[in-house]
Order: sequence, then structure tokens, then C-alpha cells
Amino acid sequence: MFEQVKLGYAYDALEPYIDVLTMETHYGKHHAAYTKAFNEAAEKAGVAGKSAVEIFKSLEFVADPALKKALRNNGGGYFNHNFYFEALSPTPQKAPSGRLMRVIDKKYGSLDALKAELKTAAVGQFGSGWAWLVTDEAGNLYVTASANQDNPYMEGKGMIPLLALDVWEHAYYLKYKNLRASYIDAFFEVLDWKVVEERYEAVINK
Ligand code: MN3
Repeated sequence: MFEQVKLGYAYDALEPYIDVLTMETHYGKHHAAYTKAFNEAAEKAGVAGKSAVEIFKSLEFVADPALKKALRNNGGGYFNHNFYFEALSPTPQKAPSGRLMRVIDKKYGSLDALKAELKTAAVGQFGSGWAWLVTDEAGNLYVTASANQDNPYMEGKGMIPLLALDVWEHAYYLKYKNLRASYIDAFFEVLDWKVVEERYEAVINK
């Protein structure tokens, strides 16, 4: 049974950066609906005992196109939102502190430069989708973007997500209207780099 991550904060705790109505709708409606539909599709496909990541990596073996689409869209919607919401915090650590910070400095020059690259990817994602900071198993970082609810596991390139930035209009339209870039700036105000760093450590220490 796939379940939404329990939020470690109240719906209004990310104000003024992410407003309470967006949180109620995004987590309480959109994410809840993806999770419900993913559970139904996983049950139907006989893969309910697998992890979401295992399901994403074996989507090509699902023969029924409608079922494959349901697993992809709702599974991505389930997983990506868990990944997104659990990295937000009203009291975020504003930068990584250990090896991740050193790798960012080396590759991008500074954390601000990495954030600028993520913002460019997020603003440039045409239509609905996500921007990502990903790593390969060796710890090399890359910035990517995906359409719809796709995620790096579905691309089969061995990339492991570290940070997910939701740029569907439902993530920002109630407060920021058409100003996606303003929402992205606000996202970084509540992004907890401690969580991102823990994910990185889990990959490189495996
Ligand atoms: Mn969303």
C-alpha cells in the first residue's frame, strides 16, 4: 500500500512562500488522488508488492498500454510529490554542509549558481513537469527536467533524484498566477538542503 508521506509541518507553515490553500489542494487533493489511483493501478497490474522505484524501472514490461500509462502517471504523481513535500520545511537548512556542498562548489562554482541552473531548467520546462537535481552512482551531479509526472528513474539512465521541483501550475497558480519564476524563488526559501544532502549521502555511501 503506497501512502502519502506524513508532513512534518502544518499546511500554513510554509507561508508566505507556499500558501495554505495551495498546500491543502496540492497535498490534500492532487497528491491524494495520484496515490489512490497508483494503488489501484498497482493492484490491477499485480505489482503492489514492489517498491515504486522497482515499478518505474520495469514499466516497459507492462503489456497493457492503459495500465502502463496509469502506473507511469499516477506512480510518478505519488512518488514525485512525496519526494517534493518531504524536502520542504518551515525551518530549512539553507545549504548543504558536507560532501554535497563541496561537489556543488566544484561543479557549479557555488550553491547560487546551481540554484540558477535549476531555475533555468524549471522555467524552461514547457507545460507541466518537474526540474531535478540528480546524481549518478559515482556522485556526479546533473540538472534535468521531465514532462508530466515522469521522473529520473523512468528514463533508465541510472540517474538517482536528489531534489524535485514541481512546476505544474497546481503547485503555484493560486498564489503566483503566471509567475512561475517567483514561485521557484519562494521554493528555495523553504527547501531543506539537509534532506537533499541525506539523499546524496545515501547514494554515495551505498
Ligand atoms: Mn504537483
